[in-house]
Amino acid sequence: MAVARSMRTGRIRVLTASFISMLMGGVIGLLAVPAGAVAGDLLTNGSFDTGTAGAGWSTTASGGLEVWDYSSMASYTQWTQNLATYDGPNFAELNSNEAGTLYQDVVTVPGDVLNWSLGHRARAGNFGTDVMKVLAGPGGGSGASGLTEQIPLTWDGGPIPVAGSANMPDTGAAWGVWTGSYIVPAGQTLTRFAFQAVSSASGDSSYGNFLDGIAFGHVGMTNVTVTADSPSSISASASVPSIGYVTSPATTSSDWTSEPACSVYATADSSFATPLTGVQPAGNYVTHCTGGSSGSYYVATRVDGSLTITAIPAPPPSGGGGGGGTAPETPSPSTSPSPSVSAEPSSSPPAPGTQAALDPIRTPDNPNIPAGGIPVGGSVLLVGGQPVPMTVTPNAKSDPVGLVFTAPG
Ligand SMILES: [Ca+2]
Repeated sequence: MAVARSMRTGRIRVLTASFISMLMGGVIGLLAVPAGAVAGDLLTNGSFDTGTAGAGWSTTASGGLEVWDYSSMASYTQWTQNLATYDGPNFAELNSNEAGTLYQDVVTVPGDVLNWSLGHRARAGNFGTDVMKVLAGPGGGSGASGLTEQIPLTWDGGPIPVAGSANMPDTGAAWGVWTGSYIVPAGQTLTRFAFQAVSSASGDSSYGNFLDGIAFGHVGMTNVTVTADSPSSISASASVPSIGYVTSPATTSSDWTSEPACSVYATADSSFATPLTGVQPAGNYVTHCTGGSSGSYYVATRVDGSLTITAIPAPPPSGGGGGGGTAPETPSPSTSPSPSVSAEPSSSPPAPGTQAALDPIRTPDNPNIPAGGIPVGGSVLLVGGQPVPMTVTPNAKSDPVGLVFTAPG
């Protein structure tokens, strides 16, 4: 075509937080982030205005990336209507000498939610519509190979023109503002973010699809601080509690694509490598959250919590034969790690000297026994001694009262 194009080095410009905020209707911040994740925009030169024209980008088009300088557009009003750029002095033309794919690879964290936004318009004034689409997938490959079409979420702040379609049509009358979201698949530590020309109003694949102000990353997200939500103290006879989390500002579970996982760790486990489960001995522990992703919130910081597990005082020894009724035929805990306890609940009152002793297998002394009793096949934790989970089964006599408590082997 006879239309000249301008390629030059644009002046240095940084995509500002206020601009992104305006674009996405959100708030952006650059606070501390979890290891491996990067705050803000992941792209280099996403608006084609920084450093050498086209720096950071690759294209499958044989003619290379074509960058327009807005100051040159006044000469081409028949094509451009002298419309203002979308962001900064320069923008790119997706159809350079052919319908190409423009792309950039960025380092990503699997499971992360990355938002994107861009401005798009047709080149040929009001005379028609140019169509492009966004692609994304694993980086490091050849061109658009292995990438998948991305369906935008919004167009000019509202619904996209054709629901479920990846095509992004815009005329030359104004820049269309598009946004979308991408969840980094498992194992994908390098992601390719790409743009592909679909059609040009001109019918000539060598021009069409102006593209500008591209952002891809944690943009348009409100920063949140995740704190492991732990009780200050639990009993050593209870299992480690299920640790939740709280955020500041407050969010709800529906705000998260995948929710943070929080657990309890030994204080010496500074890398949080081994989450603890089951009954733990008395002592001090730490709580910690990992993971979690959201399209609206970006985890700016994580705050670890602390947890103290307290021991229940052991009951005084009952002595010999003071309990009345049928004393449990209990092997000594110190000599048998897997006691089998046959318990015949007694209606006889305890001897005065043992009034304060806790009965490990009867409610209400044992808070682990539910109000409705212990279901056959269920399990219960003893109190007043070594905290061993016990499985409850009917005794050999099928006596509905007698139960056998068996510690796991
Ligand atoms: Ca620009």
